[in-house]
Amino acid sequence: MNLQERLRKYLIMGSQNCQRDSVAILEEAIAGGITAFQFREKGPNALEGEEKLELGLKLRQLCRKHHVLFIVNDDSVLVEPLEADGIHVGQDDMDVEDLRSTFPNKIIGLSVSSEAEVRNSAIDVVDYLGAGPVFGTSTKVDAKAPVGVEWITSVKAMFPDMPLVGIGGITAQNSRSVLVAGADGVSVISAVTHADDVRSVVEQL
Ligand code: TZP
Ligand code: MG
Repeated sequence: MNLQERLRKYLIMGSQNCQRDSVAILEEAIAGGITAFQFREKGPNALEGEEKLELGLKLRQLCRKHHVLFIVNDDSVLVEPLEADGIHVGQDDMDVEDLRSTFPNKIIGLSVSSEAEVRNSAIDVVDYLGAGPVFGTSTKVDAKAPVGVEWITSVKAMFPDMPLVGIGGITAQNSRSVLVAGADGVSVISAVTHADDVRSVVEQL
């Protein structure tokens, strides 16, 4: 599978996004068919230090067992201990060129939400882009204004060969529109973590 295919159903999650055991939620999401997972232990109520590492190790182990891509969000210190396949950063996080020199062989993902951000980013050193927030979201406290599926189409037109995932407010009901607009995959937090039936929502995505 190439990276485009591996990013098709991309669950992003930290314990702060879960109202029950995050390990159980990941197991159910894997049963439903996620292809990639991002450990994003961040924001209000997120674990830190040893607890963050311990949870990361459990989630990492599950992903390894089921051949699900494992990406760590914005924490370069955890990349090696978790043997992550890669790291995802936003515009205010670590510089992607520095990351590339630290991790020549890891997958690097970068979030872009505007043309200005694209202009100011070293797109040539990253492996995939996350574009959004496509729809309104209450999951990320500092989320930018929704950019719509049009932004997906614009980014795909600028970088046709770059693997691209949509992020922000994506659900089983609207995920098709994100793919139709040009995304290779959808990345989702709350639609999966808050679902009554996690497996079924992942299947529907
Ligand atoms: N980056 C942009 S929107 C967002 C992130 C991490 C949150 C997406 O969460 P949800 O619950 O899928 O809208
Ligand atoms: Mg940020």
